[in-house]
Amino acid sequence: MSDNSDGKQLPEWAPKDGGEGFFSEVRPGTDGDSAPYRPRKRRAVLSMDDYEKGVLAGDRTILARAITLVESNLPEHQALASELLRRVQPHAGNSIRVGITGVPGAGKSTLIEALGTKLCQDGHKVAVLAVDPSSSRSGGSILGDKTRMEDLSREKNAFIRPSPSGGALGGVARKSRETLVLCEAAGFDVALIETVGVGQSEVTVRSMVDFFMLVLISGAGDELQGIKKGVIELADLIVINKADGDNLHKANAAMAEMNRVLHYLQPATPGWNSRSLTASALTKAGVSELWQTVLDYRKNTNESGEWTSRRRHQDVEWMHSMIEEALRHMFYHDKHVSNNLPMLERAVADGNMPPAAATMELLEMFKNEYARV
Ligand SMILES: Nc1nc2c(ncn2[C@@H]2O[C@H](COP(=O)(O)OP(=O)(O)O)[C@@H](O)[C@H]2O)c(=O)[nH]1
Ligand SMILES: [Mg+2]
Repeated sequence: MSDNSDGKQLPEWAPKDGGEGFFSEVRPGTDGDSAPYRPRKRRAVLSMDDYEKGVLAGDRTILARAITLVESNLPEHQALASELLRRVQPHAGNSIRVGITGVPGAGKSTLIEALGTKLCQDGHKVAVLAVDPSSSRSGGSILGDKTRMEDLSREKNAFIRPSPSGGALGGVARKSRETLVLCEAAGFDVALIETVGVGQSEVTVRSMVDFFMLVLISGAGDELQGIKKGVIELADLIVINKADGDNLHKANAAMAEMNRVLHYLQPATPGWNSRSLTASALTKAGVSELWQTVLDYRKNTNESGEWTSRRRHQDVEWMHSMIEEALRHMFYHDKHVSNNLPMLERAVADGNMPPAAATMELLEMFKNEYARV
């Protein structure tokens, strides 16, 4: 079975393009005290008002469907998604957005589960966006993350959303920002965004969060962990995870070493001294201190104005990335461009045309199309 994260299950034997008709749904059971079970109309089409009211009321089923809508590539869905985002945007922005990166196996998901569970118990509403760069390869790690976040997924104040990476950004879901807005509008006040450190994705996640955390483990050298100096320079906090058992001593040494390194680097956030802590997602040691660091950071950057100015800057970046995406879409879906592209690609591949000339020709066709309207 494959889980399409709406709680709907697609049986293995269903034809690939068989449409939604083959989905079955697994519903959560009810306990004695909760409202009586009311069957929902299957696949009822939601109106814009339904989406808006559902999201703002914190209805998780509708939130999940709204995210699916936002992630959809269908033009009619995109129009609805923009309208929905426009409507809920005024209710968004009220969360602490924390990005968490590190190589696979560092313990990001386990740490998120430990932190998220603690925060829910403290009365927070926690949204976890688990961005999965390997879904196109094996599909394996989405399930891995989900099973590892079993405790957290039982918390009624947690919402866990694994998202496919969408390829281009190397590990960052294409619509993470939009998903964040929907979660905030639904009342989630902490957003934890997990991504695997595979190059560009850290930069992209940094550009959408307030606080950026790098999870490392001791023992393996930096080069073994595939962590480049550039990533360390983006981090507001470096957590040396798995500080437990025999590993405790090495973890403390790694933390001290990291603190020395950080001392010489440009701070990731002006006015904030990036620091290193040890933690164990397993024993939960250091998890409270980790959160306290996030709170200290918020206080510090609120006072300095850095918190607000970064968010404004991020909104402008977001605008540019939406413009780029829209232009790319318009370009490749342009009738003249798509008719001529294969021919020009061939000409370039055969060495009969310089790439720049082909580019100019396509851009001229594209511009002329818009000059006519
Ligand atoms: N000893 C120990 N093991 C841990 C800790 N955190 C995670 N692990 C284990 O490390 C493995 C990878 O964890 P996972 O959270 O999936 O890593 P991710 O790929 O970074 O998300 C799992 O087997 C975890 O049980 C920790 O603090 N201590
Ligand atoms: Mg993980």
